[in-house]
Parts: sequence; structure tokens; C-alpha cells
Amino acid sequence: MKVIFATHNEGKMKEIREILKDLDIELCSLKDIGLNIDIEENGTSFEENAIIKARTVCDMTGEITLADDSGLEVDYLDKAPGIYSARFLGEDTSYEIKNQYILDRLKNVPEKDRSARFVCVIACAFPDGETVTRTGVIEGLIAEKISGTNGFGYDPIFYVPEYNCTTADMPSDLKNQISHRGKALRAVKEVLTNYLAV
Ligand code: ITT
Repeated sequence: MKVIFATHNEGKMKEIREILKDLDIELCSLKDIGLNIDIEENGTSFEENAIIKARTVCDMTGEITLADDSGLEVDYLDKAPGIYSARFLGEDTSYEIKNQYILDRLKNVPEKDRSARFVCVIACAFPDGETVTRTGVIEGLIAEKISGTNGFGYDPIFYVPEYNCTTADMPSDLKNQISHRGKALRAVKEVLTNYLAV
């Protein structure tokens, strides 16, 4: 069974392939199917945006389509950048600059006020019009300084106290085991497994 993952983000796609590797499906990215569309994410929540992306591509291709909408919520910044994580400070701004900006905004802020989380909603759109979503969250803190070179995006500033490191310091299998994306995708795996069984 062919399943499309509607993302242009290579960092996400790498994690998604690893997490879904034991599922008996042919997983294709938008690049794999040669579909270079820019979908307007005009929803007001992670869930709405994930549904918009999955539904648009499913309706265009007639194939089961998954999409991931995710982001970083920093409590001290009133949950910014949140659903605007990719567009934060402008679409073309590098993550060196975005991450340094957040560190600067939280300079001298005590640990108790540095709480943050990554949120991921995966939408699964079926050709019959049904769409289901699953959510995953990982809680952490905004680090004092940039650390680590694995992962992507905000990983170098997302510190996980239980492991005493950022998600960019972790090997990918550990990040996938505990991450927002790992949790949401494992729940979607169950949905797809049940679908394949009938
Ligand atoms: P697609 O819409 O094509 O999937 P995107 O990057 O635009 O790609 P989002 O709108 O969902 O996707 O934005 C998510 C952003 O949140 C992403 O670009 C990162 O900056 C950040 N993010 C999400 N998950 C992350 C993770 O595991 N590690 C670091 N940053 C993450």
C-alpha cells in the first residue's frame, strides 16, 4: 500500500522514515512523487494545519496521505513561536538566528520559567474523506546555550532534563523514542495497521 507523506521538510522526513520503517507500506515524500506544491497553512492550530496539508494532497492524488504540523511552544514567550515555528522571524531566517533570538529573549530567566514543549500533530487523510489525527508532546526547557548538531530546527536549544542534554545532542533513535513526532507517529502506526488489517 502506497502512503504519501505531505512534507517538504527533509529533517522531518528522515525521522518519519525511521519511525515508520517496520510498517508494510511504500512511504513516498512529495519529492518522491514529483509534487512540488506550496500548501497555504492558514489554520489556527497544529491540528487544523496538519489536516489542511494531508487533505489537500489526498484529494489531489487519491492516495492515503499523512502530514505533520509541529512546533515549539515557549511558555515565557506566551507559547510563541507555536504554529508559526517555521515562519518565525521570516521564512528565510536561519535557525542559527532563530535559536539565538530565543536564547537572548530568555537571557537570565531562571530555570523554573524556561519551560517549553515540542508539539506534533499527524493527520492521516483517507481517500473516502475520513481524516484522523494523533498528537504527541515532549516537555523540556529552553537551554542556556546552543548545543548539539543532530536533528534540525530548534533541537539545539531544546533541553531535556531527564537526559541532561538537548534533542540535538541525542542520537536519532533516542530522540525518536521520546519525541513529540515519535509519539504521534506510533499512534498513527496503529491506525494504519488496523486499516491494513481489514
Ligand atoms: P512541512 O509543512 O512541509 O511539513 P515545515 O517545516 O513548514 O514543513 P511546520 O509548518 O510543521 O513544517 O513547521 C514545523 C517547524 O517546527 C519546523 O520547521 C521546525 O522549525 C520546528 N520543529 C518541529 N519539530 C521539530 C523537531 O523535532 N526538532 C526541531 N524543530 C522542530
